[in-house]
Amino acid sequence: MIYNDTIAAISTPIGEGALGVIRLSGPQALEILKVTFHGAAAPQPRRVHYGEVHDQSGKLDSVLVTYFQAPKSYTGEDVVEVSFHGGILLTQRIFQLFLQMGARAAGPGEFTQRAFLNGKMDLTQAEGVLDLIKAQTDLALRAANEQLSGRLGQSLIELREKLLTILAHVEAYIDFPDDEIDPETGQLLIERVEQCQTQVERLLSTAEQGRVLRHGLRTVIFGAPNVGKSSLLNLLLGYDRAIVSAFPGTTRDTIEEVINVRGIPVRLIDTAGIRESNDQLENEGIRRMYWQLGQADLLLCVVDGSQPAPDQQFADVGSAKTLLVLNKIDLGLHPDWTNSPGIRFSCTEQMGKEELNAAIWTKVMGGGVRLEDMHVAINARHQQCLMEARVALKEALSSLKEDVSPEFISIELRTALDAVGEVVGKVDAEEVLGKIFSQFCIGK
Ligand SMILES: Nc1nc2c(ncn2[C@@H]2O[C@H](COP(=O)(O)OP(=O)(O)OP(=O)(O)O)[C@@H](O)[C@H]2O)c(=O)[nH]1
Ligand SMILES: [Mg+2]
Repeated sequence: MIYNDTIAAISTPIGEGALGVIRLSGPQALEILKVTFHGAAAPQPRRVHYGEVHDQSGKLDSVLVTYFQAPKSYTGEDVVEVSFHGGILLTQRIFQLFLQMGARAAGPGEFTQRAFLNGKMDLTQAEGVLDLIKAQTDLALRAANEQLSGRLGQSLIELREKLLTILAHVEAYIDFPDDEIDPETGQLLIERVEQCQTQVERLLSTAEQGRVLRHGLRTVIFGAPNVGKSSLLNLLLGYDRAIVSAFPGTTRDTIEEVINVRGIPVRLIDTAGIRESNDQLENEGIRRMYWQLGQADLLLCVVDGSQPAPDQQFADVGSAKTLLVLNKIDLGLHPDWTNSPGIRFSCTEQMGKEELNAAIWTKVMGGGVRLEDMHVAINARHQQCLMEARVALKEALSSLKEDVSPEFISIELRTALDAVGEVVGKVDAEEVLGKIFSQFCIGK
C-alpha cells in the first residue's frame, strides 16, 4: 500500500435524506471505527454491524457499519462505511468526529485514485466510475458499465502486448548490429503493425459516440420567428418549458434542456428567431443564436411548412449536420415543399415526433460502428492518446517498409506503446492523474 494516512468523506449528497454514508479508507480506518463505534461485537471483515456512534459527549446516532479489510475493498486499503440517519447536522458531526480521531478530509476522486494506485482498477475503469455517476441515459449507463468492467482496458492491454512483441523483435536486431531485418521477418512485422493499426482505428471510430454519450448531442433549434421552434422544444421535452406565443420574436435568451432520444442524451437549445430587428434585446438573442450554431453537433432548421418557402435559407439544409423540420403541416403543406426531404411535423397535432427521433438517431449512429454492437466508446483523453499512437504506428510502418535501421523503428514503436499505455494508466504522469481524478465528486 502506498499511503499511510486515512481519508474520510461524506459519500452521500449533502441534504436531508433517509440515510447518510461516510467512508473511511486507510491504515487507521479500523482503529477510528473502534474508538467511536459501540456495538455488541467488534467489527469483523465483510460483516454489517449494528450499534451507536459516540463522541465525547455521548451518542450521536444509531448506525450500521461495514468493514472491508485490505486488500478486499474498493480502494485496496482498509475501508469502513458507516451509514446513519441522513441529517445535515448529524452528518457533519459524525464527519468531524472522524477527523478529530485522525482522518483527513478526502479530495475529489481520492478513493478511486487510491483504488487505481493500489492496482484495483486501471485508469479506464476509474474513468468508467465517473461516467457511471454522470450517465443520463440507459445507453450511456451501459457504455459506462462496460468500461468499468474493464473491457476497454482489456483490449488496450492486448494491443500493448502485441506492440511489445513487435518491439522485442525489432530490438533483437539492434543487439546484432551486423544484421538487417531479414525480408521474411520484415513482412511479418509489417502485417502485425497493420493489425495494431486496425485495432487503433476501430477504437478511434467510437470517439464521436463516446463524446455524445458523455456530454450529449448539442442540438440547436433555429429558424425564422414564429415557425414553432419553442413549441418543438416543449413537445420534445414533454412540458411547457419555453414561452410560446403568436407574436414573432417571443424567444430572446437561449433555453437548454436535455432529452433522451432512444438512449442518446440530446441537449436541445431553443433560440431566438432570425430576422432583421431594431430591438436591442432581440438582436442580442439573435447574436446568441449565431454563437450556438457554431457550437452545435446537430441543427434542427424549423420552417413553417404551410407557408411558401423563403427566398433565402438560413443554413445549408443539405448538410450532414442539419435536419429540416417542416412544421405546421396541420395547416396543409405548401406546394413549395412538396419535393422537400424535410420531416413533416406538427407541434399542435403532435405529428412527426417518431420520425424526428429516428432521424436524430441515424445522424448519431448512422455512420461506422453501432454503439449497440460495440462494447466501448472512448473519451477525449483516450482519443488523444490513440491519435498519438496512430501517428507513431504510421511512421513505424513506413520505416519498416523502407528498411530504415531498427533503432528508428524501435523509437516509433516505443512512442506508440507509451501512448497506448497512457490510456490505461501504465505511465507515471502525476499531471494526467490529477486532471482525471479532480473531476470526481468528493467521497468517490
Ligand atoms: N397550427 C399550428 N400552429 C403552431 C404549430 N407549432 C406552433 N404553432 C403556433 O405558432 C406560434 C409560434 O410558436 P412558437 O413556438 O412561439 O414559435 P417560435 O419559432 O419559437 O417563435 P419565436 O420565439 O418568436 O422565434 C404559436 O402561436 C404556436 O401556437 C403547429 O404545428 N401548428
Ligand atoms: Mg420561440
